[in-house]
This record gives sequence, structure tokens and C-alpha cells, in this order.
Amino acid sequence: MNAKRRRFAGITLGVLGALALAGACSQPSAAGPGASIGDIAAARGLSEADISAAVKTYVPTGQFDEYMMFASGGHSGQALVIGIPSMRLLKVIGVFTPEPWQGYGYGSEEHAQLMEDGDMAGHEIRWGDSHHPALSETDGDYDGQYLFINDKANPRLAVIDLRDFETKQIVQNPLFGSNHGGAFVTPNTEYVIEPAQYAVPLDGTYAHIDEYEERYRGAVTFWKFDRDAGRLDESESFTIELPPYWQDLSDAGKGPSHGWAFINTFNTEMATGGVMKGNPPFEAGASANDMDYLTLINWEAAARVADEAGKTVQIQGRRVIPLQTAIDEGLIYFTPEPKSPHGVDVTPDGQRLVISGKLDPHATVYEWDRIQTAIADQNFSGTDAYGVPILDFDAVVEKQVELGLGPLHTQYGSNDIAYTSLFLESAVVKWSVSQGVVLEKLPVHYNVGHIAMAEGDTRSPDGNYLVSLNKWSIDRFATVGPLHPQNFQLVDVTGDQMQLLYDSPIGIGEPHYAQIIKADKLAAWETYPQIGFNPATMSPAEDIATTGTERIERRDGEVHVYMTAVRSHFTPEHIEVNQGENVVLHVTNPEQTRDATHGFAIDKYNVNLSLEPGESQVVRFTADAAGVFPFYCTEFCSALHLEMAGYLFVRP
Ligand code: CUK
Ligand code: CUA
Repeated sequence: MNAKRRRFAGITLGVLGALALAGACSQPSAAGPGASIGDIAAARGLSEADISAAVKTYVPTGQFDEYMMFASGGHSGQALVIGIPSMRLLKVIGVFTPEPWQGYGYGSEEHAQLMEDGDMAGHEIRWGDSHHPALSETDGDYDGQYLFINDKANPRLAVIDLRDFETKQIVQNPLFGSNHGGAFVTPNTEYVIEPAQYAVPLDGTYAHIDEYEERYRGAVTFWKFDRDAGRLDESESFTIELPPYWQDLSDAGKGPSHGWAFINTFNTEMATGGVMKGNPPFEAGASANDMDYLTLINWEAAARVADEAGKTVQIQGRRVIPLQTAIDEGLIYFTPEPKSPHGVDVTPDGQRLVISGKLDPHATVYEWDRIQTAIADQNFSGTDAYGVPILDFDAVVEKQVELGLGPLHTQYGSNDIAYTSLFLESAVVKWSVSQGVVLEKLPVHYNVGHIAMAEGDTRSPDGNYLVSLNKWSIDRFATVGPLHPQNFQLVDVTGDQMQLLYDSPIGIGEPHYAQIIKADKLAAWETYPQIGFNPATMSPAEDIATTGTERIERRDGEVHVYMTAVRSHFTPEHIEVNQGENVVLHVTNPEQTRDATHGFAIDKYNVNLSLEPGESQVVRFTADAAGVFPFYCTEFCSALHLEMAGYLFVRP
């Protein structure tokens, strides 16, 4: 050990010693190894409930979690993968935002195209406000194949393949100003539902706010999913024009209500804001009415109408069913719902819809049989200003159950039990939908938005666990500055009483929705199945090198570098080009050992790849800066990892 290292080690030990002493003064330390559980609990001041909570979340090393939660990454634009019950963060999937570890968005041709597909209005958009992840479904149950997620800020959807947990597609919706109530899938993932949020002119042009009622519109898009291709198919998708109200959450009918979609609709007042012009502010104007509307859409019939000649118009290249056509064809109905609605959640049997209005302490339970009867009997209480029939409220509502303050979102456990988040009360309420009674309330910390339960929005919920996705954490964690962590709280719902088990700060904001799938439904690959695999097409790449065929070729005005990355070298190690030449790198990792990933980063050229075992990627760049640029492997892949390097020489 040289002198410098000794000094460093000395400082470290000193700091640790000081920390240990400080710890000993401020709180009792844990008893040492070999101490009994009783001794440890006494030393740390733990109650029996604390110990039971700790044991319930503990997953011993080498063992796996029973469930996986896919959570929105909020402003990060990503999707989080978290094990349950351990709450261990397993992955941050790069979706709308570049992700350096996965080399997502830093050079590869395919990623560049994926991200460009999401650019809007001439702007390069490299973030998202992801709200609602949706796992693909078969017969109303998660099938573990795909994940969809929306970007509310810029109306986009992404498709993630759960074989390699990578984003495969980003689609944009030029008709919308933003979206919110997606992604939600129909029971066989026939469609991914994407309702707009704020109304805008659908043709993308300017219209004065005074023309709001004539020119601004709401809308909902049904994106056709091609499961074999693993892509949303724009040409088979369609949009339905809606009045200029604002859409919020949505859900798809299942079982008896299969074929229908339900969307909460607010600002039915058509408030246009403009507080500095003397108008009521949006928050008052858009919540003046006691009732807003639940929008009911027959998507199965709408899909047929969309295919009929003359029933759609093209707006910005998209197929749109005009509102009047939707009314005439019986595709759309409204029914009143309590003011400022937020969540709409179909029960597992598809017989009921539970709706929460943020400013009403009740959950309103609608019955599907009654809705169908009201439609058949044309039992309308009128139409709205645009001619949409309004189903009579009393005819379709089964009951209203007083749950507490600020009910938002409902999930389902087993045996007819529902759980609803209470935003204003910072609590989760457990209640019986069929009996209409509240069973229990559990305080959470704090300002809960969504809750997620094990398979809690499928046809067969598991119960077992509930995660409360809290906006605030206030006093739960050490202060890390004025921007506090946001908090996932794990709750055990197996017993008569809910038990709070674990606080999990997520390090990014803001959590919206999550879905929890039984882990054994997922069948992710451990390595890519063939050497030279292209994750963008999920098939073998053609124009690549494997071990022994590495080379540099000049053709068609480009320098093609066929490279392999194997522990612990790149071949070739020297790339010599002239300034201004176009370089195409074809890099393959021919390893088939689990976890033998190599990175590939070029100094100052903003190129950064992750080459997982078997993976092949193509990078194109112009060697515009002359000089000497080392490239190296960014994964500590072997003892000789630091030697896994090379040079890009760019001759002036
Ligand atoms: S929303 Cu965030 S708490 Cu976007 Cu589903 Cu309700
Ligand atoms: Cu390969 Cu480090």
C-alpha cells in the first residue's frame, strides 16, 4: 500500500469511528451479531408490530419477490419496476427520457428514431410526465407481455416489450393538447385507450378562446394494438370527437360490460379561465356545476363505424368519427356524475362502475344492467349542448356510499372488497361494494393519489398487498432539501385489519398509477436469444460482425466499422477516419453469459451504448471534430475492464 492510500484509509476509518460514536450518542444501536430478536428489538426500541412488518417485507438474499409493480415515473418520463413485498427497486425503464445506463437515447440509430417519433411541434422532446402504466391483458387478466404508458405533458404513448423490458415504440397524438386517461387497455388489449385532457382545436390551428365552444374539442383515441408486431397501429386506430369538456381517467368494461369504455369528464361548464380579464379562475369556473358527466362509449361498435365509408373524417392524417356521427350511431352517452370526478373503476365482474368525485365524499356506484336498460328504453334526462343523450342519473345509479374526504381511485381485493384512496383525508378506506358499507380506514402519509393492489384492476384480483402512492412524505424521511421524497407505502391487506408495512421513498416524482402483477406471469429473457440480436426489431440483425469477422470497410461515402465487444476487448481497437467522414458503427456483444454486459462510450462524441449479451446496435455519426478520442467499456465487466478500450483517430 503506498503512502497516499494509507492516508486515505486512515481518514476513512477515522470518519467511520466518529460516525459510530455519534450514532451511539443519538440513538440505541442494534445489538451485535448473535443477539436474540428480543435483544435487537429492545436495543432499537421496536414494537411487536414493527417486527412483524419487517419480517413480512423481508426477502432473503437470493430469493425473489412474489409480485412486480410497474409504476409511473412521473416527471422522469420513465417507468419503475419494484419488487413486492420487498419494495426493492429493480429497474428504471427508459421511456420518454434518455437513460444512460441502458444506453437509451445516446447514439443508437434505433433509439434516435424512437425518440424522433415522439418529437412534436418542431421540438425535440426528451422528457415526459408519465401517469398511467397499463399491462397488456388477455381475457381481462394481465398476461405479462407488454406494458403501455402515457405522457400527459406531450400527448404520447409508449410500448414496452416485457421480454427485454425495453421501450419499442413512442406514438404521438397531434389532435390533442395533452392526454390523461390513458394508457388503459381493453380486456384483450384490442385497443389502448387515450383520452385527451384539456380541449384544443383538433386541427392543430390557433383559435381565440372566445371561440371555445365552436372551435375547441375534447377527444378520445382508440389505438389498435398489433400484438404480433408488438406495436400500436396508427392506420387501424380511430378517434372520437367529444364536446369541449376535459377528459380525466378512463377504464374499459369487462365481462358483461366488455366493448364499452368509461371516461370521466369535467369542466362541463366549459370555463375558459382568464382570471386577469375578470373571469372566474379555472378552479372555480370548472367546478361550478354540482354534476359533471361520465362519458360512456361503445368502442366495439365505434370500431365498426370507423371502418364504414363516409363515417369518418381525416384530421391531421388521423381517422376521426365526428361527434354528430357518434351520437347518430349510438356510440356515445353521458350520465351525470358528482362534481370534479377523478377515478372511474370497473368492478372485477364488470357489473358495476365506482366513480369518485374529488369534491364529494361519496363513491357513486353505477350498475351496468341499469345502464343498458336506460339506453334501450331511451331513458334520458335530456341532452347536452352538443346533442349527446344524458342517461337519467337515478335510473343508472345503484347507490352512493359515503367514504370520506376527497375520494379518488378505487382498486379491488378478493371477495367483493374495494379500497379507495382519500386524498383530503390522507387515508385508504376499505369497503364493501355490494353492501355499501365502510369496513375500515387506514391513515397513510400523505396526500394519497392512486392506490395499486395485487392484480387489483383485473377480473381476478389477488388482494394480499396494497401500495399507497403518496404525493407528500412531510415527516417520514430525513430532510433532503425543500423538495421532499415522495412515498410509496406498502400495506398488508390479508387480515381483518390493514397493516402498514413499509415506507419507500422513490427518489423521483411524482407517482401516479401503478399495476402489480404476479411475478411468475413474466417471462423476461436472461440474455438475448441469438448473437447479433437487434432489440428494436426483436430479430437477428443482418449487417453485423461476429468474432473473427470484425473489419473496417469504406463504401458509399461511409466508413463502416464492424466491431465486437467481448471480455475484455473491442475489436478493432483503432478506428482511423478523416475529419468530416460519416461513420457507421455496427457493434455486437457475442457473449451469452448472463449479465455479461458491455458499455461503449466515445469521448466527447455523445455516444453511449449498453450492449447486453447477444445484442447488436448501430450508431451513425459524422466525425466532425478532429483529434484523438478514446472509447471504452462503461461496465465493470472483468478484472481487465479498464483495459477494454480503444481510440477513434480523426485526422484533420
Ligand atoms: S392521476 Cu395522478 S393521482 Cu394522472 Cu391517475 Cu389520480
Ligand atoms: Cu466490457 Cu468493461
